[in-house]
Amino acid sequence: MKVVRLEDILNTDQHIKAETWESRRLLLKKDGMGYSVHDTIIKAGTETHIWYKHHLEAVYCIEGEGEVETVADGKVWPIKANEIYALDKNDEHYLRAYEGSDMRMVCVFKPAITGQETHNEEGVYELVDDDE
Ligand code: 9YT
Repeated sequence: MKVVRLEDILNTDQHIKAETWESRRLLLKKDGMGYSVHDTIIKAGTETHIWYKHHLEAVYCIEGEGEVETVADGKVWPIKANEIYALDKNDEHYLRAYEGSDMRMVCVFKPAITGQETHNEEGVYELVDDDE
């Protein structure tokens, strides 16, 4: 087994800093679990357009408050600490953290991301085939 400490991956290539969020990737494809686990911060007062067409993602909020809007039906889902949302239909969505409230979220991605993915213009992580 292995133990990964958040403090050991801060400011490494497993710590991705975007305009509206930061993601600390604790477990990635290289760890061989079949899923990846990220500890993310969504910055207060921001909106992020996200559409993981190739990945299922579950997101457990452990701090803060905000909302998810699913694009297909315009439904707004308030999210606060101790709640998990599951994008079980690869749902295109907007993720908003309310003013004054950074959200800390633990995300699980299936399949695992490699760490090389970046959001494209649609908010999508393309599948990275790093097996060659
Ligand atoms: C909760 C969420 O979707 N945050 C965006 C970052 C992404 N989940 C990642 O790369 O960890």
